[in-house]
Amino acid sequence: MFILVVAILISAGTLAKEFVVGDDSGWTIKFDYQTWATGKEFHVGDKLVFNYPVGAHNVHKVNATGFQDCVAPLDAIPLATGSDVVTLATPGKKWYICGVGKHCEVGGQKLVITVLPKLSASAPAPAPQAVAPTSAANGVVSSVLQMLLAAIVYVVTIMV
Ligand SMILES: [Cu+2]
Repeated sequence: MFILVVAILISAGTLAKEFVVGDDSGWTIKFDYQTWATGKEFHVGDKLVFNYPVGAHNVHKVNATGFQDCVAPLDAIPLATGSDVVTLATPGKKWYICGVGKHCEVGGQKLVITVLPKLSASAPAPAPQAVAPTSAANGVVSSVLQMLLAAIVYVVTIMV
């Protein structure tokens, strides 16, 4: 039992997630991708999957300006396989637009997400030179307890 909990804790910390952009709607026009992204946590190592009929759309990774203006760099080659997988390699803001027609500016086919650092199974160590306030230490303990509780609930669920 304990080993199982530990194994789940470790895998929960290292397993990358795959997000299908727009879920069943896929990558298309007239879909609110910001609402779709709300509440989701993207981490380094996770993947975005853009699904669409080949030729109907494409995927350009752009910067903030390109996102704002719906313009991809002239020499940029878009992803266009119809099932494009993007691995989130670095933390920070990432911007994606469709470069077909006016899908971005008129159809709102654009997505911006914030990628968080890679999930780690180990709790962050307090800085050695600083005296950790008691509340911060409690915070670490309680978050570990929360993870343990979640793991136990999960184990109980799969065993029922
Ligand atoms: Cu499009």
